[in-house]
Amino acid sequence: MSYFQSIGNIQYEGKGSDNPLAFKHYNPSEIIMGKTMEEHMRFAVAYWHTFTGSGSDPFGEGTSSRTWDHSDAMDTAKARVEANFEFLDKLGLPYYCFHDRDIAPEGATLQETNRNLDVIVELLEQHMRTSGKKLLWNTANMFTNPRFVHGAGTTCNADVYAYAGAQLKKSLEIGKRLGAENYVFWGGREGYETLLNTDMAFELDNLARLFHMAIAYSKEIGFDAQFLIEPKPKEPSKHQYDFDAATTIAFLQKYGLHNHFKLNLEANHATLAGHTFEHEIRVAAINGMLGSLDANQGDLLLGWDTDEFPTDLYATTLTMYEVLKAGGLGKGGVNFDAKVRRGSFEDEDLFLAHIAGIDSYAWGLKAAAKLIEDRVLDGVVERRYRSFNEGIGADIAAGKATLHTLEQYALQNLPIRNESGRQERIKLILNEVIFSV
Ligand code: XUL
Ligand code: CO
Repeated sequence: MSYFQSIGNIQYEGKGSDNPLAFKHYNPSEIIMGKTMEEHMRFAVAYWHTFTGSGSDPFGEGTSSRTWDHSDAMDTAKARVEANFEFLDKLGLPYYCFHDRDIAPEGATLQETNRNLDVIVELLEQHMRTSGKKLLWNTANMFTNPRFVHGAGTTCNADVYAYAGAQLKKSLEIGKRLGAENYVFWGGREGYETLLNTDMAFELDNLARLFHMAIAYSKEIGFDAQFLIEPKPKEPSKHQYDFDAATTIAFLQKYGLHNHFKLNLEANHATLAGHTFEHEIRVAAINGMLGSLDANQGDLLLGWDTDEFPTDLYATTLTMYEVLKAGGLGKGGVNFDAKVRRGSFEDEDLFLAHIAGIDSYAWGLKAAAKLIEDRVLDGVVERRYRSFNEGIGADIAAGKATLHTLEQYALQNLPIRNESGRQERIKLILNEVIFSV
């Protein structure tokens, strides 16, 4: 059974092509700075937006009806598996990602839920074997079901905490079975609404305990995925504990978890935190914590997580610049945590949206590589800090200066001369580079 019968394999046709169902920039085998585009990007399709999402929003029900929808939930789940692998194959993408509840419906009991998962995981495993497609990461959805109203790892209810632990255990087993390269923790309901009823210190201690249990169990079963935390400042909670990269790193360090985790950073979450995506990536990278990316974009006029497909070339260029400067994504990848707009309800839109995101990232990669190869920004930064290359500056950078030596130097009353940061000039050069590739 084919779910996308009218659509063939999406090929690279280059910049001159006017075929909407072709890549103009993403040429998987093209070498950029010593690696193929495919190796740099490690693109993944998000199961939840692409195969489970329906276009519903708080004001209305879904607008898309998919050919894989059936009246029986397990039939739909099985059909989604088929659709997923056909989609990955036609787009030529290597990876996908899912939450446990995206792939199989919950049953009346935890046993039944796990049995549903076993049936679908078996099917996924078969398809992965024959197609060679891989799982970039999986995760447990511990936020949709009403039982998680007060959180999962940070709940005030020990029974819910135990349920979350059981769900997490099963998810780690699934990750192991399907060879997930990473395992993500996004703290959907891990936050609070008001301090008036909240013991913040206790909730954070409990969350850390759950993470330590996950490390211990993964060791026990030989699951060697990279653990990732995905920061987000708000939504659904008013205050999410994993607010941003810096907050999350501080949490991991406090609880001795930093050697076991890296970060899965998401562009729209950075926007909600009042940061740029490149800021979040730089914070992670300089702390050795860059893991993987959830590629999307938010709307700057809306204060919520719109999860749009990334099309802003300035953002994708600066994102890929940070990734290249950090030495790449390692076991991570670029996962499209993005959904087609409610008005883009045709199956073909799923392809067009992914092509837009993929080409925008490929374009960004090419521009970022040019910025590095031409030493555009490196030159600027090196010149900017050159006063630290000799004399008192070199002493400071070497950690040799004291307040005594700084005072001695300042008392010479040498003229202090600052130089322009030249931001506007640099931004114009950035424009020129983006539109030259
Ligand atoms: C929610 C979000 C999640 C995580 C995985 O904003 O980004 O889908 O990526 O749970
Ligand atoms: Co995400």
